[in-house]
Amino acid sequence: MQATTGRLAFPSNFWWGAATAAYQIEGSVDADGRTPSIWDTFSAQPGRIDNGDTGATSTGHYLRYREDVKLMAELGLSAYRFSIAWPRIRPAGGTGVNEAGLDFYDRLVDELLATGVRPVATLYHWDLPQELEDAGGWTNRETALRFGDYAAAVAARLGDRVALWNTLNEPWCSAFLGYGTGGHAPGRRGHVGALTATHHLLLAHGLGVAALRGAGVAGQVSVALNCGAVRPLTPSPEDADAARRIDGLLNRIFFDPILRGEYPADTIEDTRELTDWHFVRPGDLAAISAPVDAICVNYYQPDLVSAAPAGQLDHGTPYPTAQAVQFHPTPGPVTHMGWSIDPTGLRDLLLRVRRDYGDRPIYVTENGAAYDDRVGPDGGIEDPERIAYLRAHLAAVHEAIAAGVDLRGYFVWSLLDNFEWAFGFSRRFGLIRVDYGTLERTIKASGRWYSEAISRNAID
Ligand code: PNW
Repeated sequence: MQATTGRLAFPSNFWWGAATAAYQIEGSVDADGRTPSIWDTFSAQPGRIDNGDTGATSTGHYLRYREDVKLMAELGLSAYRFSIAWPRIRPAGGTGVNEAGLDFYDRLVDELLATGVRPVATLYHWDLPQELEDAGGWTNRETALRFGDYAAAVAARLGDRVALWNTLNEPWCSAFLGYGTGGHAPGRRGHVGALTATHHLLLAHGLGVAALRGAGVAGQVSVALNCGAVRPLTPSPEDADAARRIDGLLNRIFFDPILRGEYPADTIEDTRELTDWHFVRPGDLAAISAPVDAICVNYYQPDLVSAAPAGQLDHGTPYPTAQAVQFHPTPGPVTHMGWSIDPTGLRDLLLRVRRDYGDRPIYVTENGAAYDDRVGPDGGIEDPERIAYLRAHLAAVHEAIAAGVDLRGYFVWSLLDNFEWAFGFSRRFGLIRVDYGTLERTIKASGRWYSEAISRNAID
């Protein structure tokens, strides 16, 4: 880890945030007209989720949101990023608007504003209405059109108060884990499906931007991409080519259509043996590249890759046609997810976004680490590894700002321990501990540390 010492002050007006997602925290999956999403279905299938966990109750946030907003106030957050559950707003993915579902987010937004916390809303954090999946899900172009309608319904209700909108959260995960490896809902496998889903997700983003603009929303409009610095293990041409290929399929396949109105030609070429990309229709790229006000990046670890030795193909890779690429951990400790800890990857990513895609406002909408915690001698919840992780990554953010990146805010993943997808409740990312028996919340030492940083607008 990088050793930056001394006090690092952040720009005034910097957004100190924390993030969550609907299915990961809300519970109350049958309340007020909500219908199942692909994650309810997937979680109910034996063997999909560690320990058979589901989001049916989770942290109980749907019923406890007032208490959670109080905790945000106690931390001093200047922004809170949450997601809206599509199946609460358009049950079964239908065309009617469920006002009772919208009421929940309306109350949440008002509570945040009354507390002085900026609301940051994500329209799609992976909970597709099951009926839309039954009709083909993201491999069906129609799903993108339905997303546009859903975005319009939410914008009509919340558009006057949300400070920043993300159309999608991490479309890479939706496409490549949901339809590629099948490790995420809906659990389908196949590289052609993943590429088709990628395009329809991007189209949904474009239609979502149009819907938000059409409703005249007051806040900024953006999209949250999970991206990373992809580095070759050695300077050999083979390893450089492996890095180029993965960078195409992780980063440029999303950044280029959204910010330049074109798919990366080398990635199209790399995947030509699988598909001729006939699902891209005239006019789609113009819709996808509708101007955004900011770019949001989620960062956890860099990718270190090499060309695999002959005969060592990876048939489980999420990356279409990259069977001959090997992934390597960065030397050093890893988090409880097994993810490398390397804040230089965040700095390099931010510098790269500016270099390749222009000087525009950027938010880090997720960064954080899974660690177990323990009760300290004074009864507090101790998680020193998370403090070290956050401190090092905030120092990297500071470095990027000092180098001229227009970085407006940073959101810790996550406010609360929550349902960590295929890992269920076995991985804890929260600044606040959740006791899954009593649903009691306790601010961890990392939460206290973050709160201190917020109040000083600086880290040491
Ligand atoms: C993100 N990967 O997920 C999500 O936005 C969050 O909902 C999630 O809880 C958080 O990061 C921690 O996992 C990811 O395999 C899931 O590369 C998987 C990957 C990346 C991000």
